[in-house]
Order: sequence, then structure tokens, then C-alpha cells
Amino acid sequence: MKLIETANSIKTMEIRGAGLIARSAADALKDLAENYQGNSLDEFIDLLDQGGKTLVASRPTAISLWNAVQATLKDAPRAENVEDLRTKIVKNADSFILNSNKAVEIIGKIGANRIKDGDTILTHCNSKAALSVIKTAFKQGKDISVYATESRPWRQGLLTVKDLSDAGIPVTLIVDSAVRWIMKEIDLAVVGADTVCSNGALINKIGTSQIALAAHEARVPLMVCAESYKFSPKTIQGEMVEIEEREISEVATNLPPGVKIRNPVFDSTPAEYIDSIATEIGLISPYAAYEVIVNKLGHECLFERESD
Ligand code: RI2
Repeated sequence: MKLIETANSIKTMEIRGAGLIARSAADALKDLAENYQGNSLDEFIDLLDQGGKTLVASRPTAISLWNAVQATLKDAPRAENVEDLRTKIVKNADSFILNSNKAVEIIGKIGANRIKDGDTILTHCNSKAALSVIKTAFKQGKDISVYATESRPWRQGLLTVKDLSDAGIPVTLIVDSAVRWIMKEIDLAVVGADTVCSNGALINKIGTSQIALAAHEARVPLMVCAESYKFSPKTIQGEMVEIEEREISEVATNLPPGVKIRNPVFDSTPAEYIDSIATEIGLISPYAAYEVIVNKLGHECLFERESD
């Protein structure tokens, strides 16, 4: 079943990146809806609900996944019959995917306005939204260069340097621990987002908060690139974001007996270290996160929480 395959691929990180896992989840629910053979609305709703829960459970940190499931299934309580719900699910999934891709493009344009000719940019991990900003600035003819962190343990930095070099952008790979040393050459740090909390804190790839500290110390602005579905309605209700800890074998194997390993893959950067967040609805202060959640994601999203 495509939904189970998608959930497994998200878990094993064959499908990764907070935006892509969200779009894949919407697409998997669409497939589930299109292929439902029965004629019971209750059974159909249960199936979709279970499917949504399976997808959300595949990775715990990025709220984009939860928001994608909510956006796709939002009409379930109002559906009149199986066909009506099927049509609504397909429409919602298509519109989530379309808007998500559009958002990445718009963020590229908005964020690129903050990049000046001659800038040296630092980026972390592999964020489509952050890369959209950098590539848009380059396409505008700005003479820029990029430092990309390796991003242990998955080394997503290798994807980033390939993407940037394919686009013709001068790029240098550094190990994660070189960030503070390199910071004196950096004009702007640009990172993606897995979750933005209602207090403006950013949850992103492990190491982001160290980059933020080093940037703050060197008075280098940190710009976050986050579509509005990366903002978390759950945090408005006081929920903490669960930080995923992955398999320790991703870090090292064959260590001496008794040596422990931990592998947290995200960390939290407080709002005070963030200069701006480029979203598809404009460049905002991290302190405006609450308004994005309420105005853009809406009370409907908060209401849906009751059925969790
Ligand atoms: P886009 C990634 O997580 C990184 O933390 C990246 O900053 C974030 O998702 C956002 O990526 P992972 O899936 O949505 O590599 O901007 O753990 O592509």
C-alpha cells in the first residue's frame, strides 16, 4: 500500500526535508482516498484517520507533516458520502502540494531581497526553502558564494553542495565544527525549518542553534526560511516539540563496550537569535509566529486538535 510505503520511506529518510515529507503525506492520503473500494462513509473516515496517524508517527519533529495531514483531512467531518469525501480529499491534497511548491518559490523571491551583491552566505543541512532563496539571489545576477555545513550524521550538506554547484554557485563544504571559525567571513546565515513555535523558537537540524549563537556573537543575521505550514498550532496549546533521537548506529559503530551514543537530530533556537523568517506571506519577525499560526493556519486547525 502506497501510504505504508510512504510512511516507511519517511521513517528511513529516503524521503526527507520537512516540506517534502509533508507533500508526500498529502499525496499518500490522496492515493488512499482514490483507491478506497467500500461504500461506508464511517469506514472510509476511519481508514483515512488511521492513515493520517501512521504518517504522522513516521517522524515526530516536523510539524509540516501534521499540518499536511490536517489540511488534507479537514473536510472529513462535513462529508456527505464516500464520493463527496473522496473528491474533497483529492482536492485538498492537490491544493496542499501546489501551494507548498508555490510557497518555496515565493520564499525564494522574498528571501533573495535580503541578499546583497558580494555576500558570502552560510547554510546548514539541506533545505529546499533555504536553497530557493540562495538560487533566486544568484539568478538575479548577484555575485554570491556559499559555505555549506556537512551536517552529520546524515551529511545532507553533500546534497546541498551538489545542488548549488549544479546551479553554478561557488560553494565550499565545511565540517559542522568549523562554523564559528568561518563566521567572520559570513554576511548572512540562511537555514530552513522543521517547526516554528508560537514563541518564535525554531526547531531545525541539529547544530542550527550553535550556528545561531556563533552568528549572534559575530553580528551576522540569521534568516529562517519557513513555509506557513512549518508553524505549529500545537505549540499555541503549550505542547513541547518532540526532538527526534535516531538510531545510534547513524553516529558510530564498533565502539568500546560501555560507550554510550546519543543521536538527537534537531535542536531549538530561541527567537532572540533569529533576525527574520522568510515565509510565503512575507518576511516576518520570529515574534509574529503566533499571528501566522492563528491567521494563516486558523482556528480550524486548533479545533481539529480535539479529535487527536
Ligand atoms: P525544507 C530537514 O530535516 C532539515 O532540518 C531542513 O532544514 C528542514 O528539513 C527543512 O527542509 P531532515 O528531513 O523543507 O533532513 O526546507 O531531517 O526542504
